[in-house]
Amino acid sequence: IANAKLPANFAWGLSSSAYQIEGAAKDEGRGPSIWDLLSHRVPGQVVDDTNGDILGQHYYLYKQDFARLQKLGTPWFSPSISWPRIFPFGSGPINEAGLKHYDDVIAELVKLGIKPALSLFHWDTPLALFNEYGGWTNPKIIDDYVNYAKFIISRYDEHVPVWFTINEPQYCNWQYSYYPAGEYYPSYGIGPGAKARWLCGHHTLLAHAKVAKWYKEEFKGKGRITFKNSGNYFEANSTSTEDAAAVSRAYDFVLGWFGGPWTDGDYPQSLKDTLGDLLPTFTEKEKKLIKGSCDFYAIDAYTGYYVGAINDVQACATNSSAGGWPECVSQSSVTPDGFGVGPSGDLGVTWLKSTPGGIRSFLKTITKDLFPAVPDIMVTEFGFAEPFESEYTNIQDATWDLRRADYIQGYLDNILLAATEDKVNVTGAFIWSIFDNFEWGSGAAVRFGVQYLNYTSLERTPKASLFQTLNWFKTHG
Ligand code: GCO
Repeated sequence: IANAKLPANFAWGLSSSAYQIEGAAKDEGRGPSIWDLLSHRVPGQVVDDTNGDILGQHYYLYKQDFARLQKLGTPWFSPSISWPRIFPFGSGPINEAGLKHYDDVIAELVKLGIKPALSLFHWDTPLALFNEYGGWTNPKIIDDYVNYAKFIISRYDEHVPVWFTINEPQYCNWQYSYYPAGEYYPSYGIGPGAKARWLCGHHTLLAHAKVAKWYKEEFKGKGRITFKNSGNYFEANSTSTEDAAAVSRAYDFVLGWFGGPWTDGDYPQSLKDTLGDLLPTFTEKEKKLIKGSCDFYAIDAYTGYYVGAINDVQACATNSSAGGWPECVSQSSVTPDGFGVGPSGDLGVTWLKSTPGGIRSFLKTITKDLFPAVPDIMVTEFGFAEPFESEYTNIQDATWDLRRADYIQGYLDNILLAATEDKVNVTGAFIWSIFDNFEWGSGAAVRFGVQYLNYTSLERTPKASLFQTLNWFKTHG
C-alpha cells in the first residue's frame, strides 16, 4: 500500500461533540442537559467527579482551534451542535446568544475553508424534556427534536455538506440508565430498564426519519444526511455453528436494530423473536418513512472482539437495567493471532483494544453482508486512549503518544486496504478527538485527544499521533 491513494473526495478530519469540548456550560443562556445533571448531581457517575462546565472551553477558543486545523491542513471537522444552547428548555423560546455563537462558528469554518460534518444531537438531551416527559423514552420528544433539527438545518444547510441527525442512538437509553434505577422511570409509567432502551431507540429512529425525509423531499437540502451508528467488529470464537450464529445475532442487535429499519423498513426478525412485547412496532406508514432515510452508512468503530454463544439469550436481551449494548454474547479478549491486533488500550480503557485488521473486515461485513443496499460508508469515529496518559507530569511525555499513533496508522492503512483491495466504497474517516475532553463516565481521567489539553491553562499541544496522521494523509490522500 506504499503508493496507494484514497478515493477522490475522501472526507477526513477530527471529530468531537458539544458537551465534551465546549465548556461554557452555564454561559450565555445555555440550558442544562441530562449530562449537567449526571455530572453534578448523581454521585459516582463520573469517576473523577469532573464535568463539562469548562473543560476545553472550545466555546470561547473555537477560533484558535479552527486556525490550527486549517494550518495543519485538515479539510473537515466533525463537531455537534448543542440542542440546549439553542432551545434552553428543549422547545419553546430560542436563546439568541447561542444561535449567534453557532452563526459565528459556521462563518469561521467557511472563512477558513474547513468543511463541517455536523451532528445535531450527541447525547445532550435538554434536561427540561427529561424532567417533563422522560426524554427519549417518550414519543413526545420526536416533535421537539424535529422542530430543533429543522431550525438548525434550515439555517446552515448551505455550508454543511454532511449532516448527522443522531449520534449513536444505541446509547441514548444507556445515558438514562445512569440514573439510580427506579427513581426516575416510574413517573413516566414505563419502569426502569429494558423497555426504556427499546423505546428510546424507536423514538430516535422516528425522529431521524422525519427529519431526513423532510430534508430530502420537502426542503431539498444540498448535503447528505444520515445518523451515526456505533458498533464493534465481531469474530466467532470458534468454527462452531453456535458461535457463528452468535455473531450474526449480535450484529442484528447492535447494527440491525437501526440498520434494519433504514434498509428494510423494519427490525430484524431475531429482535422481534427475542424481545417480544418489549420491542415497539412500526406502523406501515412509519416503515415507509424510515426505509431509505439515510444517504450513506456512518459507523463509529473503535475495536473488535472474539465472541461466542451464551446459554440464555432471551434472559440477557430482556434484562432490566443493563447499560451498553444488548448483544448478548460471550466476549473474549483479542488474542495476538487475532485480526491484526496492535497495542492494547487495556490500561487506558478496558473496552478498547487496537484491532486494525478488524476495521477492514468490519467495513466489508457491513457493506457486503449486512447491508448490501448502502451506497457508501464513512468511519465517523475511531480513536484510542493511551494507558497512563493522564499521569504524565511533563508535556514531552504526554505528547509522545506512540501507541495512539500506531493505532491510528494501523486503522488508516486498513481503511485504505478496504477501499483499494476489497473495493468497499468508503468515503470518509474521522479521528476521535480534536483534543482531550470530557469522556462521559470517565470524565477527565481518560484522554482521547490527538492534542494534549492542559486542564488548567487550557493550552492545546499537538501529540505525536497528530503529526503522524497528517503525514499519512499527505502520502495517501
Ligand atoms: C460517541 C463516542 C464519543 C466518545 C468516544 C470515546 O458517542 O460519539 O462515544 O462521545 O467520547 O467514543 O469513548
